[in-house]
Amino acid sequence: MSEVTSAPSLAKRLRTILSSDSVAVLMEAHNGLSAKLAAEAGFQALWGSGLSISAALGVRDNNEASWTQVLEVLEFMVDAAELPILLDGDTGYGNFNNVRRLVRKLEQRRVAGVCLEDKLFPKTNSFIDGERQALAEVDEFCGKMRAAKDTQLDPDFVVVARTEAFIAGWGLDEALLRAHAYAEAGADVILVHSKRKDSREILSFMEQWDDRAPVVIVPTKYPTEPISRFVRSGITNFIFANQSLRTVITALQQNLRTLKETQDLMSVENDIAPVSEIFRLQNVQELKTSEERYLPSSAQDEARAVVLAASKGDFGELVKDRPKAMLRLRGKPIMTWHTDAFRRQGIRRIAAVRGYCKDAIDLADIQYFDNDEWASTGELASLYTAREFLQGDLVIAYGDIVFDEFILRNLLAQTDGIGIAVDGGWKLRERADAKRDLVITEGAYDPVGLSECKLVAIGEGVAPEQAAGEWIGLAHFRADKTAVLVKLLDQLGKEAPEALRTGALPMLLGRLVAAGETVSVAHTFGHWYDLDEQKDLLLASAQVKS
Ligand code: SPV
Ligand code: MG
Repeated sequence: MSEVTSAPSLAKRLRTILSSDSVAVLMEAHNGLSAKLAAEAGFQALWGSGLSISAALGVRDNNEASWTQVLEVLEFMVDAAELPILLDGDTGYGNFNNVRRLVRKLEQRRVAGVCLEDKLFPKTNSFIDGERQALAEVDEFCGKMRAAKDTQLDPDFVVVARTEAFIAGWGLDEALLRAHAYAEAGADVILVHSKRKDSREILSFMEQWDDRAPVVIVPTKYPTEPISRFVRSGITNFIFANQSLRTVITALQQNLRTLKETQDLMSVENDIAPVSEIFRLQNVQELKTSEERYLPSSAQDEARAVVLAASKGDFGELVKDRPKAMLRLRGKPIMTWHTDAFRRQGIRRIAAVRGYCKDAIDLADIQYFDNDEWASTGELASLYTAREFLQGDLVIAYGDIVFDEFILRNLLAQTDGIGIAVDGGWKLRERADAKRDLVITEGAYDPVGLSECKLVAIGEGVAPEQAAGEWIGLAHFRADKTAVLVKLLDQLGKEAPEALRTGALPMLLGRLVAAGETVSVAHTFGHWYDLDEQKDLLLASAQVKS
């Protein structure tokens, strides 16, 4: 019997983090993007900072943003990061009754816990005139704690009690008294806050704290104190409460000043994230994939092209940090030569299969599929990673060729069902390498495409003396034949998985012919370049038409 397991809830994750003996940092976030970036940086939990969220909204940390506005921000953060978030719930936005509704709404939005502080509504940030801030009555605050604990439906939802006794200048005894009372009233964790520049208050607190609940601290004002000092005192939970927001402020101030002064986009261009990075963070890819699935097929009938760009290539140092499809030819990546040509022919839906150095292929407006086993698999395996994209009118292109655009234009115009572009002048290209996709055809060489010429055999087994040309690595399928192609790939996957894993495209074309499909030939005479090594790149740079 298979065991059903489900991932722990966000609340459970927060509870585990805060109650474990390992050091944990709750990283501040103030919107969906900063939450996502913190998750990508490896933080396991977030602090929904009142200071940072209010500042990001352009208001003060004085409950000027309503609690439902804060809740909206939190909802975006949870969805973006899928991390447990401890909300800085200030004073609970009112009395025990407001706390109850807050807890209910937080749980509904999968916020993992709330931290309530013993001040009065509307609160003021702890670092502004701390001594003048009034503290809540202990009993009243304990009532809020009990109300929160009684309200939560998920037993793992975390309620943190924060005492501001040190902030308000009431001293150690008051801090201890309050912390004990709050733990007694049900608080899961105690936050003891200090605005001293050293660890003195916190360490004196820890000397007398009886560990009846874990402690968390916010070392904003004492950043020079090493975390290890607190760990030795028994604290393992730390809130980095505002460093993301401060990072944003510094970066924005600097670049906005520069842009204002220079009025030159290039003055910042190389120091800021590319637009493609925004798309990645927004997970644009997922939407593209879902469109394939859910949009009506008329939208899918639009012509599309897929570029196979998973391989590394024999380019030595040149491909140290990028695949050959990203090598530059006359200043633009090889892949951009493809995409420009496709777009000029009205093909806007373009996909690329990446493998080697996949992160180096980051051109915008391309749908990416990844063949992570590129080193041990072949072209068909790469093509198959893009299976869901293989529909409608489809061009398949090798990522390591460049071609004059008329070849693509002719191929598109001449294909009825399945077509390939073949070089009739292949013999003129002197090359020692044996890896050429030679073809035998039936019908005359005809660059204008007036007479019929079709594929008889291709690839391994075609001897040079029989060959009528060389396939250049461009194929075109009309929509009904794309369906045939996918069927064949699926069938291979079932009946000959090793062939699918390691096979090359000529094998597939050969199988289509063997299955009775007509593969028509669009001719060229040169005007394309097979980029296998550096000298090919040099030759193409000198000759290709831009
Ligand atoms: C916050 O981040 O809003 C906090 C921590 O409450 S502090 O600003 O240090 O009070
Ligand atoms: Mg706060």
